Amino acid sequence: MKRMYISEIKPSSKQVLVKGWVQRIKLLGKIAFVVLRDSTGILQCIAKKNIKEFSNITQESVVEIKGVVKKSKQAKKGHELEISDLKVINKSKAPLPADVEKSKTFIDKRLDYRFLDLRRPEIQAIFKIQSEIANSFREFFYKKGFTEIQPPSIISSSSEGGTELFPVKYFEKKAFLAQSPQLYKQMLTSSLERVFMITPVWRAEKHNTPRHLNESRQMDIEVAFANQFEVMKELEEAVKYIVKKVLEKCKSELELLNLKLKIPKAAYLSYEQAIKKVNGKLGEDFTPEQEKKLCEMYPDTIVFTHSWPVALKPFYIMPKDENIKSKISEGFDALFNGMEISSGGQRIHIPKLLIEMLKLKKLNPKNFTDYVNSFEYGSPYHAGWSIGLERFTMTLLKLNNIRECTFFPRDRTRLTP
Ligand code: AMO
Repeated sequence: MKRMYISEIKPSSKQVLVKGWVQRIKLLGKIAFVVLRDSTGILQCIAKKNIKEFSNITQESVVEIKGVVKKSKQAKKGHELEISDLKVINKSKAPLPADVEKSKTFIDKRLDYRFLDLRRPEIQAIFKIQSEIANSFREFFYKKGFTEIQPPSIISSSSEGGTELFPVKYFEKKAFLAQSPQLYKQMLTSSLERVFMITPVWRAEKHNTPRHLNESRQMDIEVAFANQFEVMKELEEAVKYIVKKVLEKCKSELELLNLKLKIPKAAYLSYEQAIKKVNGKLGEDFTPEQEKKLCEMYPDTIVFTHSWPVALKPFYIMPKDENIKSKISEGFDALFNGMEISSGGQRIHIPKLLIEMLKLKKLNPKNFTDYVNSFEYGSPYHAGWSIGLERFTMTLLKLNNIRECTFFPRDRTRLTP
């Protein structure tokens, strides 16, 4: 008999074979109740024969059950499975180290036992939605004719400034884990023109916050012959598409998480306008509270802040009018539900200007020779951005800790499991 997933079972299904985990088991007089769970749902099963055999089945044991689907007034779904045969495939150790059914256990303990934590349908729902976010991001840019690229993860110099790199030993050379695919996606605009990628990045930031990871995944694009406004529009459309797809395809997951999503609007403000709105200091970055405040002024909106000061943006961001003396840049950030989800901008494609900017930012142009050289032989002006996959999942689902939407987080103190 072919195995059926719980979600495929209908009241009209007759003989079925199901496989999964024993979420709960109870013996009541002459009846055994087994709540079976697989990755698609939960099914109430009952046995009226050989009850003794059930008494030593532990919670979370893996079993396969053959039975007949019967209508039932007591069962939530209106039907249950009457067990004719139950086989224990692998018995679980008891007691469980963490509570599988409820979220009573603290996040640290839950992460220590993430494999168990993920047995909870509401935790699975977060990752099913994240999977849809990544899939619809891909779908959006494939449909537009972009090419998906695979940038390297081992790099020879910083791509986001001098600090925050994890060193690795690369034979006799010193190398680093990539902080971003930045330099590589840029180099590819002079051939493939429009590229996108989902790629892991590593940042050796020492702070431990609810919104930062030391290993995260970025959804990036880079586009030839585009400026900051053109790629901001691309971001607006991509995010709207992603939310639309999540709404269409993740109905039950959203319901489980008790979330009502809306396709967001978009607002465009210059950095100067935005910092004034939240009484921030001109020339300084937004504090987390100011980001939150700005988003509250524009509910259900992607808030773009563009034309940031050169001093607050990385070396590769184009200064206004291609002028090294400009104080304003062609760089932007995007905020959503209280937090930054993306940053990007137009890049410097002029080697001389790039060298000047590297020096201005106190970086050594010698460490960027290959990158700078790549712009010597016919490089178009170009722009792009990056959305943090976990950061976006966190803001979309209004989670209070980025670790909630990271399978196995890597943070300042956590390297296992
Ligand atoms: P930035 O450094 O702003 O830009 O990163 C882009 C987005 O990635 C996410 N992010 C993080 N998420 C979790 N933990 C972190 N430590 C972390 N750092 C960043 C955020 C952020 O908005 N190369 C540029 C992008 C570009 O210009 O194309 C870059 O990496 O959502």
